[in-house]
Amino acid sequence: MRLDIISIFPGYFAPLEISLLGKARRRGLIDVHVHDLREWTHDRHRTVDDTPYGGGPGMVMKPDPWGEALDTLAPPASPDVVPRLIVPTPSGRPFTQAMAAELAAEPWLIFACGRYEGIDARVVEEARTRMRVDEVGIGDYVLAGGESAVLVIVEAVGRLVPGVLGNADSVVDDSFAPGAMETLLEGPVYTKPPVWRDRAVPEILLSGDHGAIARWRRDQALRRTVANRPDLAAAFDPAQLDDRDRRV
Ligand code: 6GU
Repeated sequence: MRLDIISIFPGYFAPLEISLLGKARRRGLIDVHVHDLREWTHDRHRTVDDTPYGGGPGMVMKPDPWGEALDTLAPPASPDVVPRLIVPTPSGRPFTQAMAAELAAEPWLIFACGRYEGIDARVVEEARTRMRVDEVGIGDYVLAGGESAVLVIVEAVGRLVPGVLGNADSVVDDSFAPGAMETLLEGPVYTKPPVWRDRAVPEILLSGDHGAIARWRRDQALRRTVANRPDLAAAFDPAQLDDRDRRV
């Protein structure tokens, strides 16, 4: 998978060199290219923003540098692979695990990080004439810019790229993973020692009874979902719950 990230703060993406994604890059599974938007400015001050038409606070990113950046990375008449453009913005569609899985199957993603009050809307409008564009938000709060959101999205997508995780099974029980646990949060986990500061690991996990352990884990996931995400719990499909679930 190829990822191009355009930002006025290319240094923001240094963390993509470490940990899981750093290793995936060194192994050639993910090909990340970070670009400074100011490379596509032509004035002495390398200006990327201007005042908003219609008035109001803050500044808006000028369309010209963005248009040139996108033309350079994905030339308008390029025949073979068409990239998918992701524009992080608090006004976008909510980013979900399902979206992460969908993006993980793409060969090429471009991320356009806006700052200030956003990017002149004509940039997305024009880009849509030649590539798929998704405006995506990562939660109901406002960040100073799209950079940290792109780090979040790239990490969620990158770990789903085949071969990136050591154990392919480790994504199936994730909270929000598609399938049986789609609307359940993962429950608590434990490792050695069996007793730590007078606290014992739940006995059932040491029992070797795999059926009972699976049942216990489901109970814990249900409890945690009801406690932390009543919105998800309210949306449980009754057909997916058995009698014991209903007692939890
Ligand atoms: Cl993607 N960008 C910004 N600036 N703020 C956000 C966001 C994105 N998602 C939530 N808040």
